Amino acid sequence: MGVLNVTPDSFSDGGVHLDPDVAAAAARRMAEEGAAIVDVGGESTRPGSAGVSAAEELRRVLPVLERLDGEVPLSIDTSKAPVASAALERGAMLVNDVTALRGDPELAGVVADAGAYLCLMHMQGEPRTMQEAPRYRDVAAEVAAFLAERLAFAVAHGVPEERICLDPGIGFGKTVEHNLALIRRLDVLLRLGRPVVVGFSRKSSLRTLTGSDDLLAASVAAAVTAFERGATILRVHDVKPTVDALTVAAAVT
Ligand code: HH2
Repeated sequence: MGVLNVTPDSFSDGGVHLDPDVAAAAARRMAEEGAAIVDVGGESTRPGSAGVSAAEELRRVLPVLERLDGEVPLSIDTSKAPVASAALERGAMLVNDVTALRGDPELAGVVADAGAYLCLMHMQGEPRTMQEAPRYRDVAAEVAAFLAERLAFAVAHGVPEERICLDPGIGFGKTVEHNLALIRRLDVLLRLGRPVVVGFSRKSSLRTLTGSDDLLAASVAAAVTAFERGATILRVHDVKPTVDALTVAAAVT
């Protein structure tokens, strides 16, 4: 899953894809490089961010979706029903909701009615404050329990279980050690029986671990490590090097 943030303030690619023509070209390139799907987002959820209105999110993402017009398989990274609805009408096939259907009571119905795929992600707290003091007794067990509950909620609201994937939410209310424990214990999430998504790409834990600002090699290593522990969808900014690395890792298994 390639990441395409159409925002001025995303922590890794903010401002890069604000021109819709540049964003559409980036999506096409990611697909050529081997991304199975490109995740388009119009709202940064980086630690400390406050959120934007649905109107602003639509203003950012719709021109990109219109330019792509079904050329590239797309997901929409949103928590808002109107944004999801407009994106699904324009050909997006998956809704990636970092609030796991807690942000907008209308979103489950939009996904169910469209027959779309859904990604449910774990987050402790909210982006504005989530990194202040994340705390868990057993992070893998607590994240798994949360995702099990949200999976049941989504199914109860009409989204078929076989259309849902689950994500531990690396960096969303987690310390470096929490993030590492979640990858180490990915088996706990896999027991829920759904595909697991991991998005470790360019996240600040990698900077803490390596002491480097160039996070490419660290991001690729994180993707391979997650893949080896059973993640099947890797959300990444650098598609080509990740696809190459995963191709080799997959050839070995
Ligand atoms: N991470 C980010 C955003 N959306 N969705 C899922 N399913 N999993 C993730 O780990 C995830 C996500 C944050 O990364 P990024 O999109 O690069 O930054 P920003 O939120 O600042 O736009």
